[in-house]
Amino acid sequence: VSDLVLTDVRDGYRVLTLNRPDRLNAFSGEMHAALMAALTAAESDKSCRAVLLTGAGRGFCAGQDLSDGVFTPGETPDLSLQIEKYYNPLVRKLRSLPLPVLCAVNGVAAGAGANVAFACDIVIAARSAKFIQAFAKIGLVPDSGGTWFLPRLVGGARARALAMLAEPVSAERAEAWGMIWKMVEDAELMTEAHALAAYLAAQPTDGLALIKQALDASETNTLDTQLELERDYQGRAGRTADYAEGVTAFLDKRAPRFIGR
Ligand code: T3D
Repeated sequence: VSDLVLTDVRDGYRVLTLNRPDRLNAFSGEMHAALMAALTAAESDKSCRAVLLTGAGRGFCAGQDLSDGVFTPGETPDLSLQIEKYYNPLVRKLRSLPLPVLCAVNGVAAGAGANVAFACDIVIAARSAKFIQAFAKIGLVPDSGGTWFLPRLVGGARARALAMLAEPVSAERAEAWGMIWKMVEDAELMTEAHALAAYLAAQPTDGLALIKQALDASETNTLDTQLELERDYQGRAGRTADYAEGVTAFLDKRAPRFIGR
């Protein structure tokens, strides 16, 4: 078990904390492996119904660790291998996890660190956090889904400027532009994050997983195809115990007790 990603098992959810604070939690190969293992463990734990991702120390994640040996002076690396081995599987994992993934951005999120946050389902950020598409500053292209998420989150004009200028975006602006769900005061970030994670963990988990899939599918579907998908997903949601509980609780005028299936 690696201490590069800390796992805190809570009632119904897991907190995963990126833990290389002296490097602002930049990704090394080992931290990638630890995060993937932690996500896989969360997925196979049937009592885990939400994941909260955050960072230790003053940063959330500074993207690729530029001192990790990928770049060696005088040599020409093939960065596509890094992307294929680490970043693409991570983004795919976050999007396909059948659980809500909440991201609490506690400080700077740069490069792949920013885009990993955007790959999560719900992002909250501390007032002092900032988001930087740092790639252009070192001659690279936004990865980890950045060129896909950004135009969808903020529109083409802002996406292009963010990617090309690599200017920091404050948490306040990120909220105003719809890049994240909300900004909270620094001192309240983790209290708010735990409250949201606990709330999500008590919701109809299978239904939330279908919502994730449906929204992702909508990015490429026509309205007609999406209407058919909604029909099918609603059919599946309607067969869950949580649907029966939700309607019964509503009619009984009481709070529902969802079991996640
Ligand atoms: O290469 C591939 O595998 C392809 C994949 C690429 C994916 C990517 O993510 S590319 C983008 C990589 N990330 C960056 O370019 C960001 C680099 N970092 C920064 O620009 C700044 O550190 C920040 C704007 C994020 C924060 O600035 P600041 O002033 O708050 O902190 P700092 O002093 O720059 O950083 C604190 C320490 O963390 C410092 O170490 P030191 O001097 O105390 O020993 C700094 O070197 C280290 N650090 C920060 N980011 C990285 C890093 N070390 C290695 N890699 C980093 N990305």
